[in-house]
Amino acid sequence: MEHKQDQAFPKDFLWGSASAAYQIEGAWDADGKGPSVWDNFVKIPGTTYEGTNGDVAVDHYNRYKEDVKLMADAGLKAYRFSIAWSRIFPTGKGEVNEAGLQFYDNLIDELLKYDIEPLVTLYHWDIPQALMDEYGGWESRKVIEDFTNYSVALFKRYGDRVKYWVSLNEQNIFVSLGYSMALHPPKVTDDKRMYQVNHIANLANASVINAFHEIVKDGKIGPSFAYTPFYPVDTDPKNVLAAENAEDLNSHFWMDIYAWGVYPKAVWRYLEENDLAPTVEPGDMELLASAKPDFMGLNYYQSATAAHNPLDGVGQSNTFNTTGKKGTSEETGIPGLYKKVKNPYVKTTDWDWTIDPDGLHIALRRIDSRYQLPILITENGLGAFDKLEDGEVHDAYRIDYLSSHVGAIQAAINDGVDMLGYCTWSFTDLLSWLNGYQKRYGFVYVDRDISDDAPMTRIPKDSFYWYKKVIETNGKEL
Ligand code: BGP
Repeated sequence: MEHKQDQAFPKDFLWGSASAAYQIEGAWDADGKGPSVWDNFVKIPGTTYEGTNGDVAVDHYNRYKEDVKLMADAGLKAYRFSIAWSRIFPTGKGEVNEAGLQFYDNLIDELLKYDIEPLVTLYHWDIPQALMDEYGGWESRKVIEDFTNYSVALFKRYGDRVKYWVSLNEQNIFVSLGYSMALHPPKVTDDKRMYQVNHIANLANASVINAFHEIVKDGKIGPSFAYTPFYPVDTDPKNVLAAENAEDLNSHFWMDIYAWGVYPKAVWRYLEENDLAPTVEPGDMELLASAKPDFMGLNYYQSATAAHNPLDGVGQSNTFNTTGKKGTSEETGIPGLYKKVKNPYVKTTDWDWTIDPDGLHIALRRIDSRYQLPILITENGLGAFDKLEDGEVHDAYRIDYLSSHVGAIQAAINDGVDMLGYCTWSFTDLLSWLNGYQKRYGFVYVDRDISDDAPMTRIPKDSFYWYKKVIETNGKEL
């Protein structure tokens, strides 16, 4: 909708930035931490861009005070970070590692010292390797109890100071890249296993949300979902239906479960017809329906466009553009449902992700009207090659990207959407899982590339000062 005037952003709007433990901390085996699946996966030749890994990452584990000070300088109201499960329970369960708990105590206290609201993600993809070895990680129902116990330990330890929690980060991405495309651990291509893993992850998510509501009465919890809104390529009803299929299969299949505990009928039919449906045990659907998130966390990077794809049409591609060479992505689709096609109206990044701020507006409207939950944008940002020139980084392209996306949030607020906050991805530069250190997202440049032996100096980019202004004016000056 177009409006004659803007509505103000809520006065306690959470202007923030986000990160994940594996991508920033480094110190992969320090102070009793056990290995996670990512610590091992990245060492398999050919899995990541030029063999990069997070052993040292951007050394946040040792430099967190400097990083938090920079956040305070930028005026951040909130900071979203994840806790590494294997720092707390080195083998995933059993005896707690006090040194691990202490690190996050220190980080939380440092944030609160500057009035920065900590938003904690329980799980950002780094399941302890020990649980993988013992029972296949997310493939076993045993993980529900272990993930719940781990989460309860965190709620009890930090619940007095941390009021916003994210349960699972991008469940849709870690199950599909891990079990269908073999691009993440455990490097499997088996859709049947993927849907089974996904069902178990849903149960773990629900169990943790229920436990949270028992323990942290004045807090809020929700999942972070990577939502890529689909458009039909044109008004041919066949293409419109293809976009509906894509929405059901890629998005409602997760968000309907989070909000209502229900699988969309058309997807369930597709799974049954293709012998892909997970085993649902008595009590599962009741547990899923009982867990109510307090908000929908949204990770928004891009939109996608769908066209009709017959049963003998194009199938899934298991490759990604991880090099930053524009135009190297392959065509992909699900026969009988949809295929992804180019959208002539939107530009793309060097990694072939569409740049579409209206897509964010559309995403917010769709989530708001379908689920009627407040929305916390838990990630949004631009991965780009940045250049350090005479000690400065002039990232006007990032400012363009972010300001147009904040504009989309403004538009959604004007429409009446209930918004809690906005976390950019990311505050400092960090490791991009598969794309190494050259794909940068931060407001703060970190002087490192492939080699771990780098100065790691922190240098605020132009976008840092731009965001500071946005926060100061509560979104009025973009
Ligand atoms: C999301 C993840 C983040 C982050 C971001 C950017 O999917 O939750 O952890 O990495 O995407 O993605 P990438 O690093 O692949 O460019």
